[in-house]
Amino acid sequence: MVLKLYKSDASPPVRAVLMTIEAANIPNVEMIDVNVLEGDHLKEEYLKMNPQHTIPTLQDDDFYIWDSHAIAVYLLTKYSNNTTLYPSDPKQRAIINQRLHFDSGILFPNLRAVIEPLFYKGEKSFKQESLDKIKSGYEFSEKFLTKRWIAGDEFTLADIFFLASIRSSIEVQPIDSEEFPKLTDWLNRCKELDCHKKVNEPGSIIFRNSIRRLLG
Ligand SMILES: N[C@@H](CCC(=O)N[C@@H](CS)C(=O)NCC(=O)O)C(=O)O
Repeated sequence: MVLKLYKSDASPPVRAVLMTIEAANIPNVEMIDVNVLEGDHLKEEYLKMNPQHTIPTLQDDDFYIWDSHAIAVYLLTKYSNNTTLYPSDPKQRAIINQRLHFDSGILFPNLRAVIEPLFYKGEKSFKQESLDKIKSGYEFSEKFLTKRWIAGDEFTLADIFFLASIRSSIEVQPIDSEEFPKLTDWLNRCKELDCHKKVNEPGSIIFRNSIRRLLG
């Protein structure tokens, strides 16, 4: 078995997969850095693995899968005995899946929409309407937090994905603790986790520095 993860640590979806690997103790994943700014992801060899040219991409021998959510679920269901991150109970799993789709369809795309004009169009400021969308993602997240964690009483894959996206979103749209008290407490709890300290925070700082450099 050869597992290879094509990644860049600044990327929130990559960091969600790295946190999954860390939290579930998945061994022997070879890490291969992809420099998106230099176009590594648009080269022929990369497009053969992932025609959508996104990072992360996972290679498991001759099997290739992309989209961080699909990768994390694949790794957990194939290579981990961890039963809490992605439990088999259909209802618990359904709630986690709903949260994963929310990250995939709302939280991360909203962040990507804010930062892409900086990276690819040379813009030097954020559009207010894009920032407002990030804030509306916080509003929903605050409502999801009826219990301690994003999908209920346990820390799950849902927390990992929200954490990766929200930790970077706060660099462009801070979270007001009075307006979002539950989200603030949740984020503070997450900051104590090993998977956050080891992989999410260092990558978030690289992300933050890139944004600051582009803003000038
Ligand atoms: N839904 C995808 C989004 C991945 C994504 O958009 N990654 C960005 C980097 S943060 C990327 O690959 N950008 C380059 C491109 O799309 O060509 C996932 O969760 O993996």
